[in-house]
Amino acid sequence: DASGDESPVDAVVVGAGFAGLYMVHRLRDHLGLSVRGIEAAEGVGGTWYWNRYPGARCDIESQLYCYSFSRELEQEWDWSERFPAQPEVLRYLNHVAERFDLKRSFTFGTRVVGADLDETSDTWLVRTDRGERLRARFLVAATGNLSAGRVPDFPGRENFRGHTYFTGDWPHQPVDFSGRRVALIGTGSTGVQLVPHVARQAAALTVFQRTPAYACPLGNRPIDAGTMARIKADYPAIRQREWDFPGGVIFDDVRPSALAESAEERQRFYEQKWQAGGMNLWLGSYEDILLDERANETVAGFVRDKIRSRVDDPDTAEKLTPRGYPFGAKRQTLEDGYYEAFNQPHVELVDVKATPIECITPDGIRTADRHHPVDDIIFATGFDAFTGALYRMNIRGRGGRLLSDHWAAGPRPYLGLNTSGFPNLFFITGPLSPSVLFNMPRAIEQHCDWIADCIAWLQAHDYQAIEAEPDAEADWVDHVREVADATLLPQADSWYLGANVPGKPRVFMVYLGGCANYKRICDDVAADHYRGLRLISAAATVGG
Ligand code: NA7
Repeated sequence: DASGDESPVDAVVVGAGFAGLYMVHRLRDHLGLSVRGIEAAEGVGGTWYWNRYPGARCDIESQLYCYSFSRELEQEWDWSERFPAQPEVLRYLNHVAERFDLKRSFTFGTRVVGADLDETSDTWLVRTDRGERLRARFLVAATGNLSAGRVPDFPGRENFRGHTYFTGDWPHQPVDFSGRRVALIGTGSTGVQLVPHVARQAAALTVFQRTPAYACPLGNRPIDAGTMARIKADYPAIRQREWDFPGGVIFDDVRPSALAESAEERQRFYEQKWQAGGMNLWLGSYEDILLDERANETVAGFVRDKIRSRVDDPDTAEKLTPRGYPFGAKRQTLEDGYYEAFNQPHVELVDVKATPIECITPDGIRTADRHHPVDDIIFATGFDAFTGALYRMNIRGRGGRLLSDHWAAGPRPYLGLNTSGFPNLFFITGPLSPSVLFNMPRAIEQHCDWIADCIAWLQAHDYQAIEAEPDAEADWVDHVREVADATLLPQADSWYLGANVPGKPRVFMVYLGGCANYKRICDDVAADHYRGLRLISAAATVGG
């Protein structure tokens, strides 16, 4: 029984995904701090621990989607595919955890349920669902942006007699859909990955689609030994080149303007980018497609034609064709056999904008026009992105104020890293940082390095706390919005905007200024003695 004791540590890090693992390594092994990691899952991996659904795969190239902090780690790890499947990424993270002996610093199977600031000392009192209490000078949220799953409240859900699955909390034992009639709700990145796999097994698959995706081919392929050897030899150059691209993902031949080229050249270029796979069409073709509606229409039309050419039934093709929002304004969805799956007689598409889901019945799903009898339902309905996992921790800062109250009109962290009234609380790749539009492992390393350097600096200068100034925070909120508003991205109902969660404030939560530019801003702030943040010395709080 630990309820009475408060174990003192220098830092608590919440989460054991890419972010939490590296943060613990930096703070413990480079700074020599006492660090305790808390992780809800029974193992490391974060997203890659939970998302075990069939077809789950990373859609950023493996050579980019990995850590860069250790040359030895880079040289000893071999990737087997251009886009690694979930089990491979999870193996990689377990390898990292073991190689750097990180697991011993984590408590697994434990959730943080509360964190209260003790204003007399600017320390955090962290409580877990196991009744444990920790007192920490620094609290780091490495909780992930897409970790708080969200299943909409369809009426009657609790009465369904078959099996239900949520993609972000998939069973550890493989699920066999053979002979079963399966419903799949949601056609974001996850649903689009799942469809061909479930279609291969199930007796019948009914896909419930609200917004059709502009899905593009993934273009996965194995990495042979020769290719892997070349990648390893190239790693130093790759790591430098990443910063030349706003999202940290490398492309050959990115051109400034779709409108500046002839229709024939554009078509040829789009075809080349389409064939190249991955994010090529989205982030690696013409820069103005995400800035200019007319430029965007050229690529949107290209993708619509591709979709129509792959789907046999004209009515289904029409339903699968996205309209009414710009290409790329939602997170790019990548596919492998998604459209062809609908050419099989046992796969059906239901457009829930035309015929909304009214309720879930004991043996199926009722839409406005009919009842769809099914044995199993898969929810691929996404996440309460960016803030969901943070709010679940019930973090209370100065004056006992909840983080969710401070951010009631939308998240406000300065640089995405720290927010006023919450000293010594850091967010890794949180809202208002480049986060999900910057290759996540690199975004994570940049944040962890900045946070570790900040903590080391505070200690070297005998400060006990650091906290964003309200003015700096407000300016950053404005800057993030202005940059986003100069693009087409706020024009779609996406989770970048919180539009997928009823009642959530509509604020574009990703900083689109580019990763190199963002890093420069963060580095300048640090070099300028943490401009925009208040530095608090011990004397200031002793005695209140
Ligand atoms: P997403 O991209 O948020 O997709 C969720 C899907 O579920 C999307 O198609 C939604 O339609 C659909 N959805 C959500 N609520 C409903 C309701 N009430 N009715 C019908 N359909 C609904 O989550 P994913 O898991 O696919 O991907 C998350 C990220 O993980 C991905 O972008 C990568 O970065 C990795 P909507 O589009 O909102 O109309």
